[in-house]
Parts: sequence; C-alpha cells; structure tokens
Amino acid sequence: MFKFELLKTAKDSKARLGKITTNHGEIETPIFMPVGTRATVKTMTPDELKEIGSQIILSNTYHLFLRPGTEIIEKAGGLHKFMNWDKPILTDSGGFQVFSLSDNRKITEEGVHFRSHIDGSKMFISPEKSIDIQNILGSDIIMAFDECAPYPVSHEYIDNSMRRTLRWAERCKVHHKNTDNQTLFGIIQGGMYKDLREISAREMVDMDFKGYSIGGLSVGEPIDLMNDILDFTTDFMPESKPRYLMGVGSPDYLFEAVERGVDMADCVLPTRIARNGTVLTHNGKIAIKNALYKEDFSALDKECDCYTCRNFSKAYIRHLFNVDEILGMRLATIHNLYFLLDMMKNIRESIRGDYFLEYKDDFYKKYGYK
Ligand code: PRF
Ligand code: ZN
Repeated sequence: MFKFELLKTAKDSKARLGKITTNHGEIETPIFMPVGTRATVKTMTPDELKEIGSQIILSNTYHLFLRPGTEIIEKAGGLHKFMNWDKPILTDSGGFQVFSLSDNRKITEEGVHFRSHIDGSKMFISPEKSIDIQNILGSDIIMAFDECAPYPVSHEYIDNSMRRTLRWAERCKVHHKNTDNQTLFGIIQGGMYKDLREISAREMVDMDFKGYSIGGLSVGEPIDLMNDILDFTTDFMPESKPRYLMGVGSPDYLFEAVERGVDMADCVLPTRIARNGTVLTHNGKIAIKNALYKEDFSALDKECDCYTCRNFSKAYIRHLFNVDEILGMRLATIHNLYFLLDMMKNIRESIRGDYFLEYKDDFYKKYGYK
C-alpha cells in the first residue's frame, strides 16, 4: 500500500501540500524525517518521538547491515518490531554512507567493495544486496542503491557515476519483489551539472518509480548553487509523485527546498547539534553552554511548547551540559526535533492558507537569516 495525494500547489512558489499513505500510517507533506541511523533516534524513545509529532523516521541500511546484522533484525520480525516503532520508516540504501564512512572503497559495475569503518572487515554492497537488506528490514519506503559523488568533482566523473547510478536503479527495480509492502524510490544524481541532472531526472522518471529522491546535494556546495540545481531538477519531476531531498535539515535549507517543490527531507542536524549543546530557537541558534545562560531561568525558546521548554530553564540545561549529564542531551534533542517538526507543520499550514512566502519571510527575519 502506497499512495501520494497532491492536495495543493502554492500560488506564490512551487511549494506543495500532500499526503502519503503507507501500511504503517499517513504522512503529511512537506515533512521532516528525524534520523534513527542505528535503529534509534539518538536519546529518544518511540513514545517521545510520537509526542513531538514525528510521522516517519529514517534509518540506515549500511549501519544496520554492519551491526546488528540482518539476521538479528529478521529474527526480531523486522525493524519496526525490533525498535518498537509502529509508524512509517524510510531506509537509505547505503549509497551515501558507504561513500562517506567506509575505508578502502572500490566501485565496480557490480557494486561497492569496502572495509567496515568499525572493524576493517571486508564488505560488499550491490544494488541487489541493498534491496535484499532493506526487504529484511521491512521499511515502508526504500531507496535505490546510488553513488553520492563528492563535491567539487569533474563533469566526466559525474557523467560516469550518474550513468552507473541509473543502471543500478534499474537493477534495484528488477530485484525488488516485495512491492505490496515496500515502496522503492529512485535517486536522481548529476552533481552540480544541469545537463547531467536533466539526463538523470528524465531517465529515472522513465523507469517509473513511485517516488523520487534528489541526491548529491548539500555535499558542501554553496546554498545558492544548491537552490539553483534543486529548482532546475524538480521541474523534471512528475507532479503526482513525492520528491525527497536527501540530507537537508537546517531551517533555511528546509524552507528553500519546500519553496522549490520538495515534499520530504531528513537530516542528522537537529539531533547532532543538540548533543553538543546547540539549540534552535525562533531567534536563531544558541550555544547553551555559554556563560550567558548561567542565571537565565527562562525557557530555551519562549515560543516553544515542547516538553523541555514547558518544564526546564536555560540555566538548568546549561548546568546539565557542563557536568556531562545525559539528560541535557535528551532535553536538547526533544526541543530541536520539536522545533523543526513544528516549523514544518506551520509550513504546511502556510501552504494551505496561501501565505508560504510571507511565513518564510517572517521566520527568516526573526531567525536572523539573510
Ligand atoms: N544518496 C543517498 N543518501 C543520501 C544522499 C545521496 O546522495 C545524500 C546527499 N546529501 C544524503 N543522503 N543514498
Ligand atoms: Zn522547546
């Protein structure tokens, strides 16, 4: 079961309002997906994730393949049961992590040989193997195996890499049999080269996936370049299918993506920065360890209704970080995720009410962007 309904397209931009239905429930789009790389959104219980409004989480083939391994997750009855999360799960194919984390990679037409970043043991992931692993995980939305090319890199490199990713996508589609329960997305690559983005987008769309991801962006390029390539790419994508921008999760990147027609995004940013004491607020980021907050008994963000902001002060959370108490990380994570999920909810409301660009403008002014 997989359905995408496009409910509305904004008048002032390419922003869209939609709804995805999966076997594990509905997802309102545009949506931000918290990242649970190793079958846990770091520091958060599933109940807490639900309480802050998470509708879907992302997990990673690469990490779960290395540890605990597919055999254990299979015995547990799949990833949903293993981690006790009964809402939708999207898994990435390993096509990014294998390139960013592993050692001694060798890319062949068949797949990628690499050494585990944990114990150095020899590993291999091919398009077929990535699908097999994701089939065992039982995630609702699965990704084709791709290469996320580095930046900056030559036109020739991206040309070869993007065409191999197209052939790999075709192999994933042929190999994926569990189509009633799991929906496969193709990933558009092409680096920062428009001619290659166009080929990748057109060929992926011809293969008729149920949804399309945009990969190879937010890899270190300037935001204006990303916005330009993104705007160009979404024009080749069908209106009737969801569009997922991979690895984007700061407030400005999310607004810019939605404005250009993106429906889904994920990133470790809110959870990662929370663990080093960086907190998102309506007036910009703050470093909670700063001495400035030593005697500040107000909430992290006076406009936030999250559990953390309703119950604890900056001074207390600063203290927790300064003495390395794990509750500090938990409270900051709850707040940062709530902040982004609430922002996405406001974005959806603004598209519904035809004031998306005004909302963006107000948010940016207060946050201190631009
Ligand atoms: N491919 C895959 N996962 C990803 C990316 C990609 O290009 C990115 C790029 N920002 C993040 N995650 N498979
Ligand atoms: Zn809060």
